Order: sequence, then C-alpha cells, then structure tokens
Amino acid sequence: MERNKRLAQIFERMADILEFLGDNPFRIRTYRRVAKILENLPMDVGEAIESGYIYKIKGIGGSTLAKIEEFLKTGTVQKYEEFRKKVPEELLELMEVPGIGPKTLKVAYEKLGVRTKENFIKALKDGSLAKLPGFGAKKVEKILKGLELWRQAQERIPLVVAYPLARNVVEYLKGAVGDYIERIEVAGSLRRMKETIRDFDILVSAPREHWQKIHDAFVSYPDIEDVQLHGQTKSTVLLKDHHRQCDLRTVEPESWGAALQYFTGSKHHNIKLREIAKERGLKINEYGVFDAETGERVAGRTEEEVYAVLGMQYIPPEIRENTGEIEAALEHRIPKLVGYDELRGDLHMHTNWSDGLNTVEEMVKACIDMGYEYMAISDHSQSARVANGLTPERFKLQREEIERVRKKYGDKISILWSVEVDILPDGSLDLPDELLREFDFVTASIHSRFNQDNTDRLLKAMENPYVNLIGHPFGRQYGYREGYPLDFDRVLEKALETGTALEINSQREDLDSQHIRQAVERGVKLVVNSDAHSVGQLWTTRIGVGLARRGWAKTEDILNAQPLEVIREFVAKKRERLKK
Ligand code: DGT
Ligand code: CA
Ligand code: ZN
Repeated sequence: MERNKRLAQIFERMADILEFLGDNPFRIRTYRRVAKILENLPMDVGEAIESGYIYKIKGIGGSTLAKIEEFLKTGTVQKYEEFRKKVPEELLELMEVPGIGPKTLKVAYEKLGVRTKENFIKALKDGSLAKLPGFGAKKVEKILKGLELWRQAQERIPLVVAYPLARNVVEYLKGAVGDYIERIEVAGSLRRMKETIRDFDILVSAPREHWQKIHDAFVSYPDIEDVQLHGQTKSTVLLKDHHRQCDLRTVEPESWGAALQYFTGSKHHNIKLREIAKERGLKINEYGVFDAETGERVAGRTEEEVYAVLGMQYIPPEIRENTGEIEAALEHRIPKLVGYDELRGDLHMHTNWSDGLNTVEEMVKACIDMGYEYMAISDHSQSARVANGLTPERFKLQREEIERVRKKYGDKISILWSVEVDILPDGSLDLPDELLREFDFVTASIHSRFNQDNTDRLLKAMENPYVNLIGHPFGRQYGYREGYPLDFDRVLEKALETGTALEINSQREDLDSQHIRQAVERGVKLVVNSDAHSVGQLWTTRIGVGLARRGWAKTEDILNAQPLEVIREFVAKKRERLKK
C-alpha cells in the first residue's frame, strides 16, 4: 500500500502547486479528491486497476487514470515533474508543514520575495510576514509551532506509520531468502511498540554460510534510497519512505536470544540488566550470557533463557523501559498483558455516511474478516461539518441501513449502532438525550478549540448517562497537533465515578502508553479502537494493543477484549446509575 500513499502524495502536491500558482480551483479540488481516494484505497493501486475496482469509483476520470497508469509504469507522473519546476524546491518542502499552505507561501513569495526556507523563517521571525494583510502575530506564532512539530516528525515517525514499512521489509526478505533464514524479527523501538520510531533494527539468525546472500538480498530491496553499508554481519540502507534508516544484522542461531534481547533495548533496560548480571557473577552481551570467571556460555539461544538465567520472569518487549519492570520480574509479579489476538471487536469506525470511504456493509465484511465477534459503526454527529456529520434525521436513515445489514450478517457478527458525538464548547453534546439513548454505544470526542484546557468539557460530557467512551482524550495528532492541556487525574477520577471508559485511539496513538499506565493503575476501563475511515485502516488496532501492553494493561482492563455482554452491562450500568 506504500505505492498508494506515494501516488496520493503526488496528487496532493500537484494540487498544492496549482494553488500556489493560482490555477483553476476546480482542478485543484479534483486532485485533492483523487489523493484522498488513493490514500484510502482498500488494496494496492495496481491491483485496483487490474481487478477493475478503480473504474467503479466516482471521481476518477480518464486523465486521472492515465496518470495512475503512468505512475505504475514509470514511478512518477510527468505532469507533476513539470509542475514542480515552477516552484522553488524549498517552498515545496514547506508545503508539508501543518499550518503552512500554498496560499501562505504564495503571499510570502509575491510580497516578500521569499524563495528559501531560511528566507521564510526569517520573514516569520522579523515580523515582516506578520505585517501583511491576513497574517498577524497569532498566525505567525501558529506557523512557527507547526514548523517545530514538523521538524520533530522528520526525526521520529509515529509507530502506526513505521509499522507497515518495517513489516514490508521483513516480508520481502522472507520471500527472497526465507529458505536461509531461521528467525527474523524487527528489534529496537518498533518491537517495544514505542509511540515514535527513529530507525529500524532487523535481526536475522541463520547459519553463517548464508549471511552474504541475505545481506545481498537486503540491499536489493526495491524501495531503497541509498545503501550506506553492505557488509556480511551488518548492512544499513535508507528507505525511500520517510527516509528511514534500516539496519540488518545477522547472527548465529546460538546467539539469537541474546542478540534479540540486546537490540530490542531499551538502552536503559539493558544497562540495568547488565548490572544485575554482574551482581550474579555473569556477563551479558549481544552474543550470550557468560560466567564472568570461566567465560563459559550459560544462555543465549532464546530470550526466555536469558531472563531465566538472571533469575527473572520473562519481560515482554513492550515494557522494557526500566520503569519498574526489572524489579517486578525479579519478584515474578509482571502481570499477563493483554494479547494481540484478544480483541473481540472494534468500537470506532466511520462509513460513507460521514467522512469514511466505505459503506456500512463493506466495513462489516471487513470486520468479519478480522475475526471480530462484534463491531460498532460510529459516524460523526452534525456539528462536525467538515466530516459530513449526521443530523438526527440522517441518523434515523442510517439506522435503517444498519438494520438491513444486520439481517444479512447478524449471524456472523454483532453490529452495534454507535456514534462519535461531538462535545460542544460548553461540554454539552451535539445530539439530544432522546436520540443518544437509542444507540447501543456512545463515544464522545472533542473536535474543536484544541488550544484551551479542555478538562471541564470532558468532565461534563462524562456526566451524561449515555456517554460510554471518551474518544482520543487528548486531541493529539503527532506531527500535526499537540494535545490540548488536560488535568488527567481529574479525568480518571470522573471516568471511575461515572463508569465511562477512555479510548486508546490506535491511529492517533491517543492515549499514549504513559497515560494508559496511569489509567490501568487507577482501574479505569479502556477501549482499543481503530477509528478507521476505510477498511484498510482496521488493522491499526494492533498498534493500540501494543500501546496498551506498553501501559501494562491486562485483558480485564480492555473492554473490547471482553465478551459483548460485558460491554452491554457497562452501558446499562451507567444509565442505571446516572438515571435522569
Ligand atoms: P529509536 O531507534 O530511537 O526509535 O530507538 P531504539 O531503541 O531502536 O534505539 P537504537 O536504534 O539506537 O538501538 C537499538 C537497540 O540497540 C536499543 O534499543 C538497545 C541497543 N543499544 C543501542 N545502543 C546501546 C548502548 O549503548 N548500550 C546498550 N546496552 N544497548 C544499546
Ligand atoms: Ca531503532
Ligand atoms: Zn474523532
């Protein structure tokens, strides 16, 4: 699917450039629409053409199809290459920054002669941009903030973006040299399911005579920008996507466990582990665990035996951060964390009734394929206008469609009728209680006023007896938006008091693992959701489970790792308790 993303970016870029040049708004809108369609395509774009799927999509015309085919053949689009030459390179780069649109750059270009990034930043800082009509100090401050977020996002990318990139490399290696490989794993921060990732550390165990072939295959991976090191034990490449560095290390099978442990980290976890080994007269490194005096190998083939020989319970990778896990492992009190295969349903997804790409039926079929027992369709409510939110009247029509789909698939999956209702600025909800009570499950989220402290808004929403879940509680979107300030202690307290759960929104990584851990410690219930806007995004709950594990969550902490009856009871209990 990386191809889809790259092609979507090309269309988005063409739209930006045309907007910068002041071209026909109709053409600009068309390109943006095509970009959105491509990004949400449930299959690879090549497959979409072969199977004929793409011809059925509204909004893809002949000239768009020609560009797509051209991209599939050549890897780019000629028109795009032509457009690019009309705008200074550095201004193109700046268009990626949140808060800097082509319109802003056009003004800077025309009125201040800005041609480079440096020029632009200078114009921001010396006040010359702020003086122009339509700008002002506040807007300039916002742009500077956006630049900072963008810079961070260049250094580390979110797990949800990194994960498929790494998986693709692993799949490629398995296909190309799988016969020579005994074990393969992505180690480092990705294995720990850390929220953001700097680079990938792939580890392979294989008999030494095969190592060269494996490294040769690795440096021939098609989506590489640059080969930085092509060795026999270690190779390093730069991936095209997000310019990520990716290392490959090959080790002997007898060192697999020790190497995996070492390269999984975290660094602080490893340092602490080394101390403990030392106290026990052992030496630990990436080759194994050894008797410090005799040098005799005592462990190394598996990770389990590495921890066991140190007198510890096995520590799941997700919690290896030296934040108490080592002490807990020594006392054998690490709880059993919720498993990746334990989610029984997904309670947050959108359809083409609001801003999703797929129909209710398509989402349902995809959830059946995910192996879920239940699912919730949760489209936006009316005040989310940009997201095509539903009025009460449209919700009634949607309910009829859900009824129809239930008749067809009801024996395979339970379909909950849900809503992501907007929390209004005063903390009241965007739909009347008479309607809210009709839903099987209600998620309430904030989609406005991201710069103010929103604690009181959330608390008030939680007091509504029909609100079961707070969606993406911090309003974070990595690389785009820092979350709003929140007094999380008070949020947790209110969640407990009212019987409201908090969301682990997988795509936004909100809650993050630290907040998850706090919630778990307090006994607040959590729900791992995808917030999918197309069938292609349903897989992301895997990221959410990873974050939950990082937050030490157990099965009983996660509502949607429980049978449907538990969720029904959770809903009923709150209504009973807070009866109006
Ligand atoms: P990242 O890449 O910043 O997202 O995070 P990591 O944890 O993947 O860090 P990275 O790629 O620098 O190193 C991968 C693993 O290798 C790391 O988690 C632990 C191990 N490692 C790296 N440097 C050291 C070190 O100086 N001491 C120890 N004990 N382990 C290290
Ligand atoms: Ca790394
Ligand atoms: Zn939302």
